[in-house]
Amino acid sequence: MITRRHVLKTAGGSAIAAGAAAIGVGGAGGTQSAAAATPSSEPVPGLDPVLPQGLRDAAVMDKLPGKVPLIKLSYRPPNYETPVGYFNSLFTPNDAFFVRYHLANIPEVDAASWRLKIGGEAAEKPFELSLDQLKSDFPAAEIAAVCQCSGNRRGLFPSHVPGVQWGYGAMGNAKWKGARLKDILERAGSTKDALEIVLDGADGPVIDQTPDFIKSLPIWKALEENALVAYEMNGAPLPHFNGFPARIVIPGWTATYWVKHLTSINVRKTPFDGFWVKTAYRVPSGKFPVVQRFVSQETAVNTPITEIMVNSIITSLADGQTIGAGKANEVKGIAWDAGYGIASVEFSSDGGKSWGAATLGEDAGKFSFRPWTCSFTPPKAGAYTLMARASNKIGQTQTAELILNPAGYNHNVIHRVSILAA
Ligand SMILES: Nc1nc2c(c(=O)[nH]1)N[C@H]1C(S)=C(S)[C@@H](COP(=O)(O)O)O[C@H]1N2
Ligand SMILES: [Mo]
Repeated sequence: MITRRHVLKTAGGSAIAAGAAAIGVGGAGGTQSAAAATPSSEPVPGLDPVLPQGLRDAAVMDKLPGKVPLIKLSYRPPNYETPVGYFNSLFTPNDAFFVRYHLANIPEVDAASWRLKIGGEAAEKPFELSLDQLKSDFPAAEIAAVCQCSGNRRGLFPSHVPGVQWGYGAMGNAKWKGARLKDILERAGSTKDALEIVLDGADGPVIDQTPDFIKSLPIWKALEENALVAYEMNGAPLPHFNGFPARIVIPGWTATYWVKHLTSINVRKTPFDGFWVKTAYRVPSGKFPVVQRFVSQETAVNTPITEIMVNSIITSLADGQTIGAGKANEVKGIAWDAGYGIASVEFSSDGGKSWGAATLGEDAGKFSFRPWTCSFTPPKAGAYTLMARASNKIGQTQTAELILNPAGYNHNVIHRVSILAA
């Protein structure tokens, strides 16, 4: 049983605690039992006005075991997004990190009996690892990287696109620590003709018709320095809902490849033909500016989604918020991309008629959120439309017009926040 608590983190970052928090941790074990959630009496703060009214009415704050209240979009399977206010911090706290699953059967993995199996037709020396061996047999690498769902902001598409109706919070930034995939593949004797690796996790479908969530990745991407089998997130073991005890981390690529509760890696010589690669997570060919492609899976019409598009949001002010006229306000935000590095963020307070440079903050690495700030003093009382636009070091800039695609991926339209000065 989960009793709703109204601890709502506002976009300004202050926590409003209203009402007692009585949280029973239930639903452990095989599948999550249904929460006896009463309808929320409070709206979720800071939801974008572009989100459909029905969604805005239905969105409620709800608490999964081990998590703070997040914006619940579905319970079975659990899909919960992070309120934008948490992105005022460079790293997203583990207990506020978004949760995304395709399948509702999510076992609590026992760390002692968990094994990772590495094999396949293009691995000459298949082997198995315990969690202790994963930690001790390979040098540990730690890297800051954004984990972003391909469908982040799908709910902002003007005409309904089927899928989870995410707002801005199907993403987070963390320091991921683990073994390098390349070291594991090397030990497995990955052969020269290896083409893809296939990744499977412990979760599975409840009804047999839903295909198991299995992903493949080009071998060259798996062999990159930054690709990890991670067992730590922000200095702590991975939370259950973020893939305990180990998950794949592919910095710069969308989180569909970041398989959680990893149980097997199979090295193949031919293209994998599972549903989640062959059919789902695809974008029309040539529509998005990508450098790194998944060529062995491309068709004449579409291609697997790969790199994260350059993007930014304003995090310190929410739509509809009132600030003081004539008073200096430090507007805060974040920018990120596929790892080419953020070159600049521009800020506008007049709906995009004029732009000025924002100041970039701490550089925690090229795959991390890059914080930025910009001072804004509303000259007089009235309405203002604030906008932020990021560009990266290879000359890519956020799009002004949404790039339509059937699955609602890669939303990187310039963020706007309408505020009032009084
Ligand atoms: N085992 C497993 N791994 C998975 C998924 C899943 O459904 N099962 N979903 C993927 C997708 S689409 C996303 S966006 C990320 C979400 O990561 P998070 O839940 O840790 O935020 O996990 C990825 N890894
Ligand atoms: Mo996703």
